[in-house]
Amino acid sequence: MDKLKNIDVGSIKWKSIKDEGLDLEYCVPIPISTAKNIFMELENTLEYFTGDLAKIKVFGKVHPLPRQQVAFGDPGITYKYSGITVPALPWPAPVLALREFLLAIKGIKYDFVLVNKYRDGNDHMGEHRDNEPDLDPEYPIASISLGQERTFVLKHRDARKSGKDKRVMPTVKINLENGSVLMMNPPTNEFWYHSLPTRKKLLGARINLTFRKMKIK
Ligand SMILES: O=C(O)CCC(=O)C(=O)O
Repeated sequence: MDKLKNIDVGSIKWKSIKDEGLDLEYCVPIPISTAKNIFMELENTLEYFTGDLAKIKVFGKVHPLPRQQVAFGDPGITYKYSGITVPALPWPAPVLALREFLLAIKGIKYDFVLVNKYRDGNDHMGEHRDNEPDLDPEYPIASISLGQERTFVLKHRDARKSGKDKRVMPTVKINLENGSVLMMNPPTNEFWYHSLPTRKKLLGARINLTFRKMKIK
């Protein structure tokens, strides 16, 4: 995707979003026409996991994933989360181009990406933290969004508690636009849960790619 190489990295306007233990950076560097092309390329190239890899374990019970998912990465990488072990398939060209784009704008060479496709507003992702032991906690997670704009919701872990440990803390909501990049910098994933709630009225599809750096084993 040569058009990504033409984006002037120096003119990207980053917005910083901070709170206690929360450190996010957001920008919309990919023009809509390029974002649409990448979306179509991904639609034509990617095949999503089926069978057990399209299921998730919640409180010990197995459910079908409420979205489609696939993962890519450097050879030999696997990623364990929510009771499943996801193998990293070899990088397809349009996903590799996005990894190169992140290297250009942030200087980080990611080695793994989880791709989630939300077919419409019914597809969603529940509250979780990306704090699995496989991840290198020193690196930010970089989230690229394409297609239907959706709301990303973050809640502090103490705001989810009950009783005397509960703290009243505002929820942080960010509309992730088509062509946007959200950087979740450390220590965000230690303290804040995030989710992508259903939006039943939204009919458009969205593809999100969260690029991650794994611990060297
Ligand atoms: O689709 C999104 O924006 C959220 C993705 C996410 O939370 C994840 O990949 O861990």
